[in-house]
Amino acid sequence: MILYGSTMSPFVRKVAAYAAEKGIELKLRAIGLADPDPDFRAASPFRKMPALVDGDYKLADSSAIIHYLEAKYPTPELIPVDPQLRGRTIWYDEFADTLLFACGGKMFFNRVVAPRFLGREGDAAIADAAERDELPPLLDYLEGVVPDSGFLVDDRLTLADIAVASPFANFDHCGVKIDAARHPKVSAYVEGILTRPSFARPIARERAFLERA
Ligand SMILES: N[C@@H](CCC(=O)N[C@@H](CS)C(=O)NCC(=O)O)C(=O)O
Repeated sequence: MILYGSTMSPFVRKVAAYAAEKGIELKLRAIGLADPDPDFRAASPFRKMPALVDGDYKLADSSAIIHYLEAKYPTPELIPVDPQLRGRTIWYDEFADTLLFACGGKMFFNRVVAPRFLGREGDAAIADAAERDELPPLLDYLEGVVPDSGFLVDDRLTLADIAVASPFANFDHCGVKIDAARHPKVSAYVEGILTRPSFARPIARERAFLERA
């Protein structure tokens, strides 16, 4: 199976970490933003990463891909079957893909993507406003829901943790540190998930790439 994208994207990193936790081998095919590669375009009609190709089957969108893989490879179970646990897991996946990403994207795009990859200045005011106004309520929310077990749902690793932790790597890449005095649970939680080998390996490669760029 081929996964098109760059793990610098929180959505691609989410799928890559999910696959690593499941023991599913995905070949990462590196592509850039809105890449013209015809095979990627055939799998992702709006040229958003990630996209998956499994034989003749093509699929875009991180959550769609993960639901496909979970149905194809049910164990270890990372999307609980229990209705309430499943609902909660999907809530966190959506929370990450919409609210966390909307905030993180403004910081990452303007501080990293625009200046380093697009050769133009980012809008520092947009990034600063996101960090100052949008991020704290999201962290306050997480601080109130992170359980002592270190896992958001069912006291074990699920898609919820993979989805929620992934954008925090981008926060780190653009210099946003979680204040452990104000958000001690979030700080420890994110550290616990992102130091798992499924995340630590791609994040180390991303850091090395950013140092060279
Ligand atoms: N809901 C999609 C979002 C994918 C997405 O927005 N990917 C971004 C990179 S983080 C992208 O490819 N953007 C390129 C573009 O919008 O042209 C998912 O979960 O995969």
